[in-house]
Amino acid sequence: MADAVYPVPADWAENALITAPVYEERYRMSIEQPDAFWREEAARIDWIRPFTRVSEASFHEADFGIKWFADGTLNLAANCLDRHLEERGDQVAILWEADSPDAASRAITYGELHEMVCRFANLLKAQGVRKGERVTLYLPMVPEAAVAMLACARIGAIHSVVFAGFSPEALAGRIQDCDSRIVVTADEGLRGGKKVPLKANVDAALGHNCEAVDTVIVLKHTGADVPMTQGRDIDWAMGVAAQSADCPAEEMGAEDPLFILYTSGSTGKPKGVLHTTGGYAVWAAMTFQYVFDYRPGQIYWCAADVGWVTGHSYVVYAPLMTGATTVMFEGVPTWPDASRFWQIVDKFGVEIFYGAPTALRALMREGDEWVTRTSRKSLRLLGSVGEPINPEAWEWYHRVVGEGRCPIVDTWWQTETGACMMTPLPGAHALKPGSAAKPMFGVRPLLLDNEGQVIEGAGEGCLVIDRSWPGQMRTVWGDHERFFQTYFTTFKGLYFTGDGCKRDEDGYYWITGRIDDVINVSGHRMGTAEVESALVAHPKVAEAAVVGMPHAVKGQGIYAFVTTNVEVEPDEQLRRDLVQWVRREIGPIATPDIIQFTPALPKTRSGKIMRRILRKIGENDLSNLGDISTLADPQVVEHLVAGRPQLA
Ligand code: 6R9
Repeated sequence: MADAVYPVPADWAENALITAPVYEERYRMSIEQPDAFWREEAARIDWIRPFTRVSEASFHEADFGIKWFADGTLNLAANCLDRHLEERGDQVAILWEADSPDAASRAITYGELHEMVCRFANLLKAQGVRKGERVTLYLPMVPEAAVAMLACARIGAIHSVVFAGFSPEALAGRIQDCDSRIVVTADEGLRGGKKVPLKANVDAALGHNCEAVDTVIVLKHTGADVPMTQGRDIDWAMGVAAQSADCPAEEMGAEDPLFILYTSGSTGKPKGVLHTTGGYAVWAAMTFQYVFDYRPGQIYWCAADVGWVTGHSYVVYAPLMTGATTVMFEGVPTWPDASRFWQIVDKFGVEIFYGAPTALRALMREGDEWVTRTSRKSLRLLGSVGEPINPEAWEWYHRVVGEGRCPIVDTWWQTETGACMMTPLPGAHALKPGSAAKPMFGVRPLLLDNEGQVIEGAGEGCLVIDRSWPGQMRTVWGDHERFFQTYFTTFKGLYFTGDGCKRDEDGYYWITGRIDDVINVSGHRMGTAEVESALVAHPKVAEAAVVGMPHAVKGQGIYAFVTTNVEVEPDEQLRRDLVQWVRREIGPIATPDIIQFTPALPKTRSGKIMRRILRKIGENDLSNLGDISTLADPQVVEHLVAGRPQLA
């Protein structure tokens, strides 16, 4: 099974937009004549003023900088809305499915979405929001989340979407970091029948040094009776009712910022990844069309939340630029039962489904029956994103969900890369379960060994990208030096992805996972440093070290080693308290799976925690701890091994 190869189905090989020979030819052109290639691809965007320069990018310190289409101007919201009005104003743009199957779904046409966006954009303007200003969005998966994003893009404000599962503390940090004085939220969100107190979280966040916030726009979603602060809080519906439906789209430079999205790195607090307008638009739209072989009229569903980059690029921007019908789902895959996803597929006639391995693994263990009782005959293509997909889950997705007839595109990319970087294209590449196959046009992946030497042919190493692509992040908000240091100094002049990767004899790429201190829990990126700093903030904790551990459903779980203050006797109650504490500090996605109390952490004589050993203990790979002779106190390891709790 590990060596399984699925050839391109005959109809795909004939009819896809990108067939095998087309891929070879276009890939070669994208590398050898990049300017000509990108001029052609950039034509999919409506430019206000056409660009004359394609790319000016250097990853070297002396002339470091990244610009694409720099002298062109455009408006991304107009590319998502206005230009479709004539031809598809009455076509559904967003099909929304509520958390509960008993609640009404919504179908919003391009014409209606245009009007909603214009009114909301005018409401923002009436609150004094200007071009370049940051607007924080903390919203559930409802069409208004897309409306708020597009309204920002329309007037040139920079949105910063904060995932609605983050805690007030995490939200406050993100509001402060980008100096946002306006927050858009809802009364409550709903997920799996449970209410998420969004407005209450915003109120709590604003108590944490967010004095600059003077405006909170509140969408009524569940209708809960939430307290409104006079002079600060505005009801969304009342606000937009007073606004005109006419809002001219701001002319934006290609390099004007579009959005900030915070993501975890191996050190420090989350980074504000900044994407700009023109390059991101071209990159997102192009990859969407080729990866999903998208044809006008098809119903497409990406099950990601708009709080993550996948939601930005592949729920909102790329599908709408392409004139697609994009499905938004508020709920979770397993509620009310494990058929929910596939019932939605049947209800809307979804043709293309794009989801995360963690959801597939959770559904797989519920048994095939939940899938097979649904029809799924509309499905023609499946996608996977967010983390490596294990071949077992891949085979299940292919055989049970897709009934063997739907190709699977396993798309590797990152918040930093804007959109897909490596993936099989369904009409061009035979599929190997677990492999992200081949680079997207314009992407040159290299594998490096530990000495930074390029590995040719088959081999395994550190994945870097050797030249810029249009959708690359441009900076870390407020810290350009950190951007350079984080991504371009590990290997000079190359973009460092943080991922390990193998290349096989056929030139197929296999992502092996993070090689830095970032873990991937249910497809959500988390810096171990963030969880550690949450733990040590607890008054009873002296020190903490966090590593990833294999987890059957989440991919990776969170394993925390904790040393308490000397006067504290660690017990079950403290363990429970710490779990709650971390959930409160960061959010439920950061819930530790194991907390192991230990009198000491393994350290070198110079005081560095030896994470390598902790990772091995986390992986339960106890026979293979490696050289421990450099430890200040090798006995610590024996204690740790003896005290390793097992996952319940
Ligand atoms: C889009 C997104 C990025 C990290 C990335 C890698 C992992 C994403 C993957 C994958 C293997 C895939 N990752 N897709 N690993 N195969 N198809 O997920 O962005 O949240 O920034 O995470 O996720 O480790 O470096 P982001």
